[in-house]
Amino acid sequence: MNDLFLRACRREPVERTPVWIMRQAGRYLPEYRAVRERVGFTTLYRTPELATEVTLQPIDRFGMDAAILFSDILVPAEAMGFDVVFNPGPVIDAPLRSSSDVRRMRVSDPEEEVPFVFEAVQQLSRELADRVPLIGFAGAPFTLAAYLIEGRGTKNFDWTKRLLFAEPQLAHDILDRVTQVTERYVAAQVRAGAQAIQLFDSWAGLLDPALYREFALRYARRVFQATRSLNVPLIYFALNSAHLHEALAGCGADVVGADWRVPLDEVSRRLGGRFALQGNLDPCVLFAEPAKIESCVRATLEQARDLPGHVFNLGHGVLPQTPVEHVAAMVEAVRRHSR
Ligand code: 1CP
Repeated sequence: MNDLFLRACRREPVERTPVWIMRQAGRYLPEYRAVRERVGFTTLYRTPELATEVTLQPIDRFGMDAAILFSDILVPAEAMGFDVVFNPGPVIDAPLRSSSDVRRMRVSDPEEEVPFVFEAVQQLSRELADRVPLIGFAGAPFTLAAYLIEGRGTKNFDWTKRLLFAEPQLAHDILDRVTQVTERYVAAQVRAGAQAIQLFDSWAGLLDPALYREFALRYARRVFQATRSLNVPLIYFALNSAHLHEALAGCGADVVGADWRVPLDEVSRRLGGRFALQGNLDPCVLFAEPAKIESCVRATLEQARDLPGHVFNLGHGVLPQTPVEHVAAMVEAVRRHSR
């Protein structure tokens, strides 16, 4: 198996830098759009054969060094009894606003409630056996809770922040339940065959460092501590977290994902040099000419030269309008310049 990704995560020597990109199975790929013309997003992630098919698309096309399960961070919300629809982003019809709402949250067993996730992981690990590792994932507890409280993605997540200030105990109750389910959810993915776990904390950047430590970091750390004994690399990606880097050093993961706002060598210094880093090309670089993409890739590799480990990635998900040939040019540039 191509285990460059796992070795880079473990800060072991590699012949070249491994590369994958967040949202690598998605709308920018014509073969993904072809599947989506036949079925809706919900059917896609609920059907293991289809989830497997689209997960493999970017591996087949670009030779990415890792696959990531095709699913969504809102899937465990279903396991907790929420109705989620995608339009195209997630919408929850009865979000959490009071303590009686919180009592509706079920700390259930994801293997019973959303079995299709683990069936997809099993099928993928069979089909990937000799190729590349499979990354399982979940939303970090704060980010998932923010959707449960807000009901949908919003600009500032005001309902969520309001609850943190006005009813901190209620917020902790929500986070505690979300954390318990998330611990079970990622453990079940590893048992089904996932070889690394990434937590996406996409909205943690809305918090100041003190609030971040109390309501986000603490719960992400709990998930990592519970998952540690399963012996797979743990990756923490908090978007927009430049003001949180010092706190983030206590996250308990092996690899920290960085967005494009701070150069990787600087991120590494702020984190105390202990982590492998994943990132961090601005997804908009992929709209430039291939020669420009190549020079930006080289600059990122240069900034990562002295890190204990580096997994090349974008600083956030690939955008749906991205030209596919430009993704190929990026992958090619990483291969050529990181040997
Ligand atoms: O129309 C479609 O085809 C659906 C669009 C789509 C896709 C392709 C959604 C709805 N989710 C996904 C897949 C997805 N989501 C993956 C698949 C694996 C991969 O290839 O990377 C992953 C890892 C996610 C994770 C996710 N979902 C995050 C964390 C990463 C990030 O972007 O910050 C978040 C915040 C979501 C919520 C979500 N789901 C979908 C959308 C469009 C959004 C974000 C916008 C919103 O909040 O409204």
